[in-house]
Amino acid sequence: MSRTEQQVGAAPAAPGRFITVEGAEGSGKSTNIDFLRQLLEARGIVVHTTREPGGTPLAEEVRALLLAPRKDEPVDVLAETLLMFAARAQHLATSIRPALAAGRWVLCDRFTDSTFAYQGGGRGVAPSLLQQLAEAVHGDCWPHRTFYLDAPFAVGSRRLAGRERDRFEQEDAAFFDRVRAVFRERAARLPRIVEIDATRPLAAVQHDLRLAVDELLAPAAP
Ligand code: T5A
Repeated sequence: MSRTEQQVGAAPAAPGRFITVEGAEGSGKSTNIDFLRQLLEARGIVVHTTREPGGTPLAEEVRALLLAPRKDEPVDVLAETLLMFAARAQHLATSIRPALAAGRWVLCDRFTDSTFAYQGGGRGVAPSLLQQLAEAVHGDCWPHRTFYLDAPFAVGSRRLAGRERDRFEQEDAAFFDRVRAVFRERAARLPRIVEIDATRPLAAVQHDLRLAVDELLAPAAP
């Protein structure tokens, strides 16, 4: 029987906690990773913050390849997908797993949910292939908790207006509608994902994040 995310209980077998933040461009991931880091550190938790694609010298080089707009040749969808997972394999081996094993909480800006949303929803790669690649690359190392910051394309692009656009940010509204639909479908189906309405003022978003962190830290009921 193939191993699925539900069967393994969405938790890596290590003492630290693995938390990811997901969402579209401009939904507030970086801003709220920083907020979560401060919140956890104030409670005495040792936090390792990182991001995908990237998070190690090699994976950051892959990130640069993936994000750079290019005119010399179109980027093949499968090549893009495999590069995302190649960067992830390196990131897991040299950053995420060691930090978890050392008892740190890992706060990661994007992870495999983004691959399902962008390469799956956005580009049309079959979810079954993405699931196979996820199993090969990270096995049962799924996040304990994922905060998905939900905002439509128009809100995110307004917040990022004036910034230089990377290769993904050059996609059209329909692409980002498909990306959002996959994020929302996963948030509705997978209990580890907490969806937060990120169109509201930052204080309201962070109020919800604080409550969700309190819940995560609460002792389990007997
Ligand atoms: N990708 C990634 C894939 O295709 N597949 C994958 O598997 C993975 C892992 C990475 C790209 O790679 C793709 C997806 C991405 O296109 P990235 O840098 O991680 O790129 O992602 P971006 O979404 O581009 O990051 P951004 O920095 O653009 O967006 P953030 O981090 O969501 O937004 P943030 O926090 O920088 O906020 C933007 C602005 O909005 C304000 C902030 O102050 C800031 O000015 N803001 C708010 N304003 C009002 N109200 C709120 N609630 C606000 N929240 C934030």
